[in-house]
Amino acid sequence: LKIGVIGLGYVGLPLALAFLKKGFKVYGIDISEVKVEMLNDGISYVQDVSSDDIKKYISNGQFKVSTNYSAISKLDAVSITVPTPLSKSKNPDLSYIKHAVENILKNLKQKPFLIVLESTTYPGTTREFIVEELTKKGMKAGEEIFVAFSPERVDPGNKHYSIENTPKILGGYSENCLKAASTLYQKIIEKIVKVDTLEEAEMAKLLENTFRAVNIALVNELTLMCDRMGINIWNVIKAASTKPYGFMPFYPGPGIGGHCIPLDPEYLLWKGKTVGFYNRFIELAADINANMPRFVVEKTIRILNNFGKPLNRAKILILGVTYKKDVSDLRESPAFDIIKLLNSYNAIVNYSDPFHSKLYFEGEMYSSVELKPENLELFDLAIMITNHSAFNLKEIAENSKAILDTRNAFDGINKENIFKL
Ligand code: SAJ
Repeated sequence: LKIGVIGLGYVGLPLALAFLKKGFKVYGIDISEVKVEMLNDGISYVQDVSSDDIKKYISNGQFKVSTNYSAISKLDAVSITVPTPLSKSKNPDLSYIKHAVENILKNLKQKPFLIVLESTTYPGTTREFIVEELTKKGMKAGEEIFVAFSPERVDPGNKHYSIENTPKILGGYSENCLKAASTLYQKIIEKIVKVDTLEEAEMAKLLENTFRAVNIALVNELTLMCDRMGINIWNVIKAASTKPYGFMPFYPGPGIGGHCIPLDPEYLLWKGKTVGFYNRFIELAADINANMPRFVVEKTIRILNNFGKPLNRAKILILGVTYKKDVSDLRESPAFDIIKLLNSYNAIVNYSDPFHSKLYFEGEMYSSVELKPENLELFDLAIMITNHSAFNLKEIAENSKAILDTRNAFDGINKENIFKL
């Protein structure tokens, strides 16, 4: 079988590798000349895919990559793993899916042919953008062209869960579409989870990630309550976590970042607006999470005032700017909302992050501050935003005038100058 993977990013490349490892010939297609060139040179730009693997499959001819779609005519199946970003007004931008589908259909020759969409999107997309497109071109989905949706569950940097051992949901346009898709995917993935419709598969992905977003919002809201009531939310969560059934802990933070959790609920909110159903709960959760940077700055002002210092001209050190611990990804990181707010109060802001020695933000070039004692003591307040393992917490605690810890990173280091969220 010859397989195509369209979109060779953090989802597509590991998927291509999973097919290659099982002996498939794989044609990778990406719009980026740079990505194609790097892969042809045997270089991987994705954290969980080694360059040695790329080199091996490129040189033995099993893996071919290109920016053009001509190879489609020789393929039996294609997986679409292109981005589905949100526009500034939070409308889903499906132009990448549209572009991929148009080019697949233009080059489609041999049948039967299977198309599996993996990109995260609102329920109804596969039907609207693939099935209906086939019909317009006089091709019947479910007969010689099979159509399915399968949400990606790639977790970059996760050492335990790979594509092969993470259960994969599959929804087909029809019974034989589901059969075609599961026949292929079970060759590379240990556990296939079949659902009855395309929309069930699309919605399952949104449930998985919206579940996280709303539960994070819940503990963030409790954090604001506990702040007013003088209760330690971290101890509350620790205690609640001892419940051996029916509970799982989430933790407050400075806001939510990354390219999944802040975005995925927005597909439902957008669909709600267009179809006209209520999703006030999801909307409120998004607002609560988006408000956390403001709460962090409010807390900063209170702490500085304790020392008789205004935020104006105060020297603030942001510890960690990426969206989560031990990850270099900056996308949607709440650190930038916090820096923006602090700047609006005319604070003097610097940062330190082991993954980024330089940052260009709002027309300013920042350099990561080296966390040696003589630097730490220059700042009025250090705010722990992303608790990278590389941080020497003892040294930071010893040499900082005051710390606002939004991640309970300093748990167990009891110093009166450390304030928790
Ligand atoms: N966050 C909190 N409190 C929490 C958990 C997370 O504030 O209790 C924040 C993080 O700091 C981050 C954001 O939320 O800014 C998202 O964190 P995340 O742990 O959900 O990590 P992501 O964005 O890498 O989510 C991905 C998702 N994987 C896929 O979509 C395939 C998610 O479904 C996974 O559950 C998650 O990884 C994971 O568990 O690592």
